[in-house]
Amino acid sequence: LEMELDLSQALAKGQLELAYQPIFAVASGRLCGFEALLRWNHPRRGLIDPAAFVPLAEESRAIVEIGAWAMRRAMADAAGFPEHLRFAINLSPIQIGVGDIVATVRDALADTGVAPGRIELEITETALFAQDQPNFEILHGLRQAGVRIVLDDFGTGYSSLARLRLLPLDKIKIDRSFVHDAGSQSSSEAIIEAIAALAARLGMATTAEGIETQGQWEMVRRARCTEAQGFLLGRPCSAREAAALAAAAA
Ligand code: G
Ligand code: G
Ligand code: MN
Ligand code: NA
Repeated sequence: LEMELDLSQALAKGQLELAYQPIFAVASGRLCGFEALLRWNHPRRGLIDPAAFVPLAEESRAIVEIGAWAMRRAMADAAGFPEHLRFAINLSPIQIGVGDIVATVRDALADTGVAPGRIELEITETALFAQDQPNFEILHGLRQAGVRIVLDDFGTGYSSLARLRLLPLDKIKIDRSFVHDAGSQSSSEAIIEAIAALAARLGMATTAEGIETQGQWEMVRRARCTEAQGFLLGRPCSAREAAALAAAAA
């Protein structure tokens, strides 16, 4: 309860920050973008991870305001990076369900001047199917605004690729639980390979999340995932460190 009270003021008090985790193209090994990840710099508890406070922010609906702030911050930062780098921003189902998310995205794009095609919005499988019909109107509205739509945490929910092909998705992020199991369970590697191949046939890219070992990196290369992300390749870092990474990669 104390934490909920603190959270309602965290944004106004300037305690929220974004970390940027690098994402790499699998075929070339080159940096291709970053995922923006919220951090709460709590005055007494220190740095708090989103897994510990995003659910609270969703419950209180504070995520609508926090998410809009994060979106603007990430777009403004992206505008200062080389044009070929994309920035991914996570969307909560609450942000999609409350208010006008398409207008929020359009306003943030206009105010920051970032090229819309460089922005990817990550929506989880469970969020997309929260009401058992996905909200096609919002997805198409976002697409019309020029941003790309990425399905986050794929494989943890109920949807099949057959069902997803009806949605305007640009990319699928394969949940890190599959990557984690791949070394020990060859079925996980087969699943990753199958998702990557089917997604490619449907015109969608794939990102493998949670690459922590050299063996996992080699596996996603064999599976021909498009992109990869994980602690082996790069940890979430500050905007300044991200800029240094981008400069070094240029
Ligand atoms: O950084 P970390 O791995 O702890 O992130 C945990 C979860 O928090 C992830 O599932 C991520 O999608 C979510 N998250 C991180 N940043 C944001 C954000 O800006 N908005 C929303 N809605 N979720 C976020
Ligand atoms: O759910 P989402 O994909 O948005 O979550 C991103 C989260 O995954 C971030 O909190 C980030 O810190 C975390 N993450 C990124 N790379 C790795 C990794 O290699 N291993 C683990 N365990 N978590 C990771
Ligand atoms: Mn994500
Ligand atoms: Na994810």
